[in-house]
Amino acid sequence: MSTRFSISEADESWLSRATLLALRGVALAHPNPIVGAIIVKNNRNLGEGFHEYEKRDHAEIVALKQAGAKARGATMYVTLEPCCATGRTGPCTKAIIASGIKRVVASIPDPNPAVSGKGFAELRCAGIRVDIGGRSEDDARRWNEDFTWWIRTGRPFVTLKTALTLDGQIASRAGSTTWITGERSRSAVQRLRHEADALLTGIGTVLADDPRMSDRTGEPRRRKLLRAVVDSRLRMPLKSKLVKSADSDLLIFTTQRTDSPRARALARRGVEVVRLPSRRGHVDLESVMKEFARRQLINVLLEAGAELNGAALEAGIVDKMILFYAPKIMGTGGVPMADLPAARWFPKSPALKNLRVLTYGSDFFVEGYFHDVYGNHRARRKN
Ligand code: AOF
Ligand code: ZN
Repeated sequence: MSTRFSISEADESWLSRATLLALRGVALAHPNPIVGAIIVKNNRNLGEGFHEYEKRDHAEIVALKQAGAKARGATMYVTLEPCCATGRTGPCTKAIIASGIKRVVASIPDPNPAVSGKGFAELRCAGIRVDIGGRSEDDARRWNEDFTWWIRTGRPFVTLKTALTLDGQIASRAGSTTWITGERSRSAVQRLRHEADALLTGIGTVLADDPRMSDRTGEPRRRKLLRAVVDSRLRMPLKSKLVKSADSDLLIFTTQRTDSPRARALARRGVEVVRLPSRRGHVDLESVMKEFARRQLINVLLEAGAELNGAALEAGIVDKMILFYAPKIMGTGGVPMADLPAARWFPKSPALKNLRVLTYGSDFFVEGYFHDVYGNHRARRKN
């Protein structure tokens, strides 16, 4: 469906401006996608916008409201296919057609099955020229991979992130904190937290590191970053930094009763304690996923230790891995990134796909996917 050949260099530069706008919606658009739009005539910007869930208007509508009557005969650049269904807002296609826009250039189709392809078809039926693709396609996909996964499967998109040494270890001994990576990698982690709707860790990491698990970018967020801890036996210390800073943003998943004295003490300090089914003595991770989905948390960053990393990999809930490698060797006796019995696990260990490897300050960075969000999408649509 790509019409890349009909996208000029001038179009490309407007699309890249639309991409920058879209990114202003990070932490403001979920559970909706991140979208930017610009209306251009005679190489002049007549109106632009991005989607913020709280403000309801889709990116196209924000731009159309700014352009007003001047939109007639103009081109709209938008990072996602305009919607043709009514949700919280009316369809953008109708507003675009009514405005007299004569051409729409879009980065990618909407992964939402209620829209995908149908929005473009509606615009073309109304005589609007539609061009799709261009260099902004990769960015539009990358920034909406979580939304795509969520809208197609109803599941949150889970990224396992960790810092490790070249020999794959995350700490020099159990229960200790070891600085592994450098400054650049640590600031990248703050970006990842800003993009996330929830962070997930295990009680072992809380007991060892006493982390804050906060988004320290200082940039606006629609919802507080939810900090979630898997803690089957409710060992969370009342004096931990997490509990002391709880402000309707700390959730503990446990298999214990929520009317126990321990659960009540936590609840009194503003911690939400949620009881979930147990699986082999631990909190059932599928139930954790369902709980996130119920709360419309579509992007979950797993920042855990060996035990929860291993359990998450084995349960198949991890969609993407982001690994920050320090170019160092730890040696024997350290903690592996995932506690899994090699003899049983390795024969079925899935390989990461679509790998990206970058040097990162003094470290290097590897990212890859267990689930090919867009590949599956194409395969499924052929059936
Ligand atoms: C667009 N532009 O800026 C966004 C779109 O409930 P609603 O009305 O907000 O609709 C949400 C759906 O609309 C969402 O699932 C996705 O398919 C699309 N999002 N579409 O044309 C936008 N945010
Ligand atoms: Zn729309």
